[in-house]
Amino acid sequence: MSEKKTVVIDLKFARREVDEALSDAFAGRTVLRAADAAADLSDARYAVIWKPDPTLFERAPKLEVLFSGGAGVDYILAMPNLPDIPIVRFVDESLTTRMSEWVVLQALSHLRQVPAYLNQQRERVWRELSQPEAKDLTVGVMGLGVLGQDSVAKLKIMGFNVIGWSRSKKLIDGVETFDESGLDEFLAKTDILVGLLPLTPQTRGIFNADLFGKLRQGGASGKPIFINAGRGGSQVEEDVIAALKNGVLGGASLDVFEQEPLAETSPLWSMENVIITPHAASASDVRALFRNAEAQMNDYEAGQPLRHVVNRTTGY
Ligand code: NDP
Ligand code: OXD
Repeated sequence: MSEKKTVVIDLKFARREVDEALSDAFAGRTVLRAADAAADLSDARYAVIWKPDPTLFERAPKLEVLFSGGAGVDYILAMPNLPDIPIVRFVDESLTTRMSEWVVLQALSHLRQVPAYLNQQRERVWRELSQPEAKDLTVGVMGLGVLGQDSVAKLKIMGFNVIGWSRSKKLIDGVETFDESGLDEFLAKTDILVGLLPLTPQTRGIFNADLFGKLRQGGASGKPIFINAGRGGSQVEEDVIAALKNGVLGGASLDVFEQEPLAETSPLWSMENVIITPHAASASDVRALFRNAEAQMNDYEAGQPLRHVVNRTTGY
């Protein structure tokens, strides 16, 4: 049997989690840490990475496959000297489930006026607020990939009317879907907009004043809500803030930002009806990441094709 190829790990995740997950991962393989400056990476064939050091590709010139520590790969595609080798993105039930939990939580929080009730609680105010039911609101999901489609299914379980938009049209039972050309029609029906798009040249800045202006006004909850867990580069934060101030948007839940961490000076922190989480909608489970990567390495060495390979032309 041929020798199992060497793996280098360069994950900017919590060190302890990575150490624990590595304790029983990649059986029979040499595993090196890029963080160890003295490590000789010259024979490494696989890299498992999240925001790796820019010198990685110089130190590991024989890499054959890159395994992303997350579903999004914009950070890899932007790296200088990126070798022309397959990039496998992370797709796993744990990641998908965590994202859908976050999306449903945000949609329900706005439906049930959680920010307003928390404000009332701080002021010791006992006042019931009127509210619509989930079925009275249309949630429009932009990005119907692995994460978008699972979120759609779970939002439907909660009773929302759900519609979806993606580059190519999708057929999803009980869900009205739109392709790229149907964006305006999709927006005009949307009360709660959910962004689950990858960051590409086409999606950079897509969530802007023009787009917010096309969302449905006067739906069951009054003003539209913007929820984004895709990438911060897809939102024009100035426009989000302006739309919240001038009433084009009635609220927002943001997990991703143009600059992360979000600057302490950002007005978003203290805006009413804005929920902020620190790029934590769906963190990668490191054990699951290693399990996935290891299984793919074994399959690849047995001559099987890699799965979830990034298309460098579309950028995701
Ligand atoms: P997928 O690649 O499975 O899906 C991407 C979806 O976006 C597809 O439906 C695709 O359309 C659509 N899309 C891409 N470009 C365009 C475009 N220009 N116009 C219209 N639709 C477009 O990705 P995932 O669902 O796995 O992940 C989505 C993103 O979520 C990741 O790229 C990452 O940025 C983000 N993410 C954020 C996390 C967090 O914690 N905040 C955690 C994990 C991921 P089509 O189907 O036609 O190809
Ligand atoms: C991802 C992320 O892309 O966590 O997986 O942002």
